[in-house]
Amino acid sequence: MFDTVTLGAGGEWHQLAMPKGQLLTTAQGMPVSDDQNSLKAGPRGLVLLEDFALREKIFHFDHERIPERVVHARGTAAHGVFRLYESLAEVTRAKVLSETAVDVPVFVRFSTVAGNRGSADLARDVRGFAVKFYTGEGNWDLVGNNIPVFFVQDAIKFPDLVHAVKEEPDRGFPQAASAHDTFWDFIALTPEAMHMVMWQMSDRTIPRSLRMMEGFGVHSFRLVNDAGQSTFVKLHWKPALGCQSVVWDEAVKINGADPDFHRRDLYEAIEKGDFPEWELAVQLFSEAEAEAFPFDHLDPTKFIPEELVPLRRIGTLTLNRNPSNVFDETEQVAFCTSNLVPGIDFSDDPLLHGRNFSYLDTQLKRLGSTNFTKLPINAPRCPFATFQREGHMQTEVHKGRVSYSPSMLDPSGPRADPAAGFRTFPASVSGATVRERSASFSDHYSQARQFYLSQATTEQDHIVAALVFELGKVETLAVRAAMLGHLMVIEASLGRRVAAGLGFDDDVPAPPVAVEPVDLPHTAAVSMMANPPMTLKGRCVGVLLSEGADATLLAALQESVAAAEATLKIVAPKIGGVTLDDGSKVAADHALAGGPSVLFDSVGLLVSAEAAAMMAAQAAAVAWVHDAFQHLKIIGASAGAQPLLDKAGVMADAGVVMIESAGDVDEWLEVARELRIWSREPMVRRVD
Ligand code: HDD
Repeated sequence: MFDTVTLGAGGEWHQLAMPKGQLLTTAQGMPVSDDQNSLKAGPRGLVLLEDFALREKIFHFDHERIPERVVHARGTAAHGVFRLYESLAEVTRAKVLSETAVDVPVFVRFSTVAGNRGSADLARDVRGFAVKFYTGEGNWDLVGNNIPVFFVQDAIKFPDLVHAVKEEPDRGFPQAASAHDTFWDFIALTPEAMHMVMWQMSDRTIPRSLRMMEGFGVHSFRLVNDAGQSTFVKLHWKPALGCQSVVWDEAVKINGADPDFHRRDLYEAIEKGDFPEWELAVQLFSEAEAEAFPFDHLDPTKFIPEELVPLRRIGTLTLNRNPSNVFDETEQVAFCTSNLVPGIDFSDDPLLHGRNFSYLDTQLKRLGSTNFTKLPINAPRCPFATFQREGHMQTEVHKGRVSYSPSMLDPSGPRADPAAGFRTFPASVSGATVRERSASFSDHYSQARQFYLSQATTEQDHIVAALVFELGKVETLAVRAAMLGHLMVIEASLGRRVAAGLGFDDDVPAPPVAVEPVDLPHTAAVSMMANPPMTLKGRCVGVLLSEGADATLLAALQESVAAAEATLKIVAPKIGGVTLDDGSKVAADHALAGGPSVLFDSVGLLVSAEAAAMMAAQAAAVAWVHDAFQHLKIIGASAGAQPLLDKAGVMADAGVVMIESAGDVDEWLEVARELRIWSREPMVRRVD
């Protein structure tokens, strides 16, 4: 090891203080003597074409980018394991769903849909939830979303949907947003999207954390057992930390304060050993049961309420390792809905069949070679043997003369095995060749209404507010009007509220309705507020400290936050931190201006009266408190904080806890388990 590296024959300014590491080479392994200076004709002369080391370095750099995903471009991922605890052997021969207590490695990629790779995490958008199981029988990819239904029923409509939601092509904006004319133009003419739109306009599309959202396989799949019998299945991921979202104003501000909020949260949780977990749950049903449902389960715009087919929890997914390299793993991972294992099969959902083509096809475009399956993140972890050969970027060195079948020349070569191998379920198929939608797919409004009416009042308010916001960004009045027509059909009170919110005075045109909606029973499972997490576990508490803050209270807070299995972040006027009233110094995690309260689930103010009076004249401090209050957070405040609370418009309610003793700190964190004081909302935000 040495500390000073002198490069080239130049003067002193080439000296760099850095430790000696391993030998730098070219891609060919040739040792490099200097990678800071190109080869020149004299120190002030022209760069020489002869410099092969320069050319190699820049050549590789020039080709570093690959096309981003056409959708779901912005993603973040983690490694983990799936462990089954309840066997489904009676309905499937798939080992991953029948052999319990086996750790199956997984790689999970979460994503937003519409935004480009560099867009912000808190866009109002569906989240992708794609899981690659590296099973002993090959890779099984469950490529799902955090919403159990989809916008369209047929894959042929997918390119139009995506063109509509992406930035408008003549202007290149808006980025990562559905709040614009082309999206709502398409939706207004796509009644089948109405159910999905209800979910999309709910707070589910602004999750608090990727660790706090559900996942769904969306389609019905088939499970097939050893006897060849088929059972339909819907697959769900249920987060251990519960389902939680932010409020819209918070999302808007988080996007500015920390555009990487979700990826940072996932990364940091895993780094500190707080491993995110989900349970895999299944809804199993037979063909005969499906026929009795008041909808067609092959229609991906419909879901099966848990009250109709209960969930059976069967296994745990734990994410326990961050990728070593985002490009090599998160970017190059290639999910394909067609990656199945024996015992799992497709249903006849037409959207799924289109996906089976699209995913394989897109990987060739993105990754450039049919050999993308050999990349470490995509290769199976079980033994595999194919007769596929050659192609760009072949990484294997195959042996022998035989790369075909049948053959006698290589007795040990790969052989298909009807007993062990994948067998497509022999469903009977009949019917004329038509371009038609099944009549059983034509009720577009009943489940949309069911979803809306199953929400708590506050959740309905948020759907109304989201629709008012989104349609308010639509400039074409005819599109706004057409959407209002659909909303009136979904539920007249919803349509009227959104019309009022938009200040829409004209008559709302009634859309053509193929099947009049019916009232379906309410389903509590779709309401996040009906199933509150009631925990601070995995959440983040932010405390604003001033010079001379009470050291005893801070110590009590540190202890209580740790006991709640949450994280404490210290915010101070300066990043260097503050000196407490006992003379000890504490460093800050955020300077006040860089650590707004939107980054925290609950906030505290441990400030002296003198500091609070000064902070009341600081916009950043006032906004910190004001935002926490209007985002309905639970606030703990030392008595000295009163001037700041007053300036920020904080009114006493169940979510404002005054702190004088360590016991009060506990009380604050006890209330903070509620996460939000929803009853405060009408006081701070009016929804028509
Ligand atoms: Fe898709 C990516 C989920 C319909 C075509 N999709 C993609 C990803 C997720 C989903 C999570 C990101 C995978 C990753 O992290 O790499 N997509 C869904 C769900 C759908 C759905 C849950 C409906 C139930 N998708 C869908 C249709 C089509 C596609 C109907 C085409 C006909 N999706 C793609 C794609 C992507 C993709 C273009 C882009 C990148 C990729 O596949 O690998 O092929």
